[in-house]
Amino acid sequence: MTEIMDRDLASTPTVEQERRLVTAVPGPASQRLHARKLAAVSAGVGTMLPIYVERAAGGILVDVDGNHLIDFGSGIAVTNVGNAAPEVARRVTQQVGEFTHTCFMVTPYEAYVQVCEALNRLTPGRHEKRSALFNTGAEAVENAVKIARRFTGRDAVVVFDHGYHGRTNLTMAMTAKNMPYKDGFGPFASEIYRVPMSYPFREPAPISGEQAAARAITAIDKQVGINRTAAVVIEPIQGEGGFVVPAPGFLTAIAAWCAENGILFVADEVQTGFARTGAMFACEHEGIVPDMIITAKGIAGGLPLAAVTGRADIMDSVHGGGLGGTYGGNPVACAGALAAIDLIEGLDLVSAARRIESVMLARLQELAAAHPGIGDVRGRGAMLAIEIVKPGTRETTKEPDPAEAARISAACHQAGVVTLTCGTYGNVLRFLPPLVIPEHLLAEGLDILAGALAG
Ligand code: PLZ
Repeated sequence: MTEIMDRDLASTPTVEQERRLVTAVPGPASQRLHARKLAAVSAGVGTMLPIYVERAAGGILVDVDGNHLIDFGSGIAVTNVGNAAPEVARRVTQQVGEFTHTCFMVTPYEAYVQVCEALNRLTPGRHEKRSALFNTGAEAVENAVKIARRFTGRDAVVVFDHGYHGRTNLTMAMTAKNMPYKDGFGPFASEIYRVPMSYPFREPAPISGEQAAARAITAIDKQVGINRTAAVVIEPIQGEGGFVVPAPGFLTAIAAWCAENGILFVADEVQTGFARTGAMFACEHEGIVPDMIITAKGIAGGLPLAAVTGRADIMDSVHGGGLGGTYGGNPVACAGALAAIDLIEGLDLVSAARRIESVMLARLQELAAAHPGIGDVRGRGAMLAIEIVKPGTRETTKEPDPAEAARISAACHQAGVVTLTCGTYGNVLRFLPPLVIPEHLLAEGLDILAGALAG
């Protein structure tokens, strides 16, 4: 840490931090590449906005036509420290020159151990921990389930309505939404059970977090069986499902009940982790110490890396050789993680996320007051969203309006702001700017959103 603090941590990004459109979006060069994409890449791999990126840094993506777009997506909550952050680029480049791979299970190296030490230190709780590294969020989720089953000797895994945990066979079973994630891809893994989430905006009548937890717990007790349940796996703020923030007390009640019943409380912080929500991990907002925590995305500044971190007794219950994979904890990805973690701490990106929240949330609430189509404004830190409903239904049916959400998002794209949608009903616009986004780009992006909402 001191070594990099001596250098300029926040060194100037290589890309001018200014929105600038020089062609239509997408421009002709992107369109040519997209024609090749359609001919060469499986149609199953979609692209939301076919601008082909050439460079990116800070809060800007530059496409092959020279357009500079404001980034409100961070590649789905990955580039928390900024794209091609100079410190990440430097350490990754150095590692590539030293060695690119040995396989940690064959001949190990220090960076893997350092990443695990950092995770054990940074994740909630001061108890003794261990970590294991993987390549993707879904792979880490799968491994958390393996570990939970091994430790408890139980099979059942409980997940929640609107939850998202990945696209592999086990994690498809854990993911709630059928299209596009599951349709036609079954049969799915067994012993996965879904129970009701606390989704304050969509409760038929207001209920407290404790009441929503009691509802979920009753479902587990009656439909799954407490003694059969290995783990409850939950996103403290749901990501793909619509940035659903459960009512206060919901997570704490579930975690306490898990602890009383020998069920592991597993937090999927793949999207919420690494300062994104204005805390290093979202569990901290409610003082929750999960038995295991799953991380990925923001962990390594854009390099593919994921982890499971948990109580030492749980993590060490697995027989030697029971966890692994050729690339898990690849040294280049680990170098990216060590740089990203230094940046998150050194630049205090937890505070940066809170500053983004104070600017953005106020503006989104202002917009909601003026637009009857905004049913709800929610989220924490730099993980904020608006839920779009048919005008006039906000106080009554709250009927989702995915077409309007898509229209607003497309209008933002046309004006040079990369926004994403999400949600079970596809009607949520979500905002995930890099935590290093300059203030003027944040403000400009919000102005453009306001214009897009106005239609
Ligand atoms: N758990 C909470 O958000 C990934 C998926 C995008 P992988 N979310 C983005 C898409 O359409 O595939 C995610 C997540 C949570 C697990 C995952 C899975 O992480 O690294 O995509 O496997």
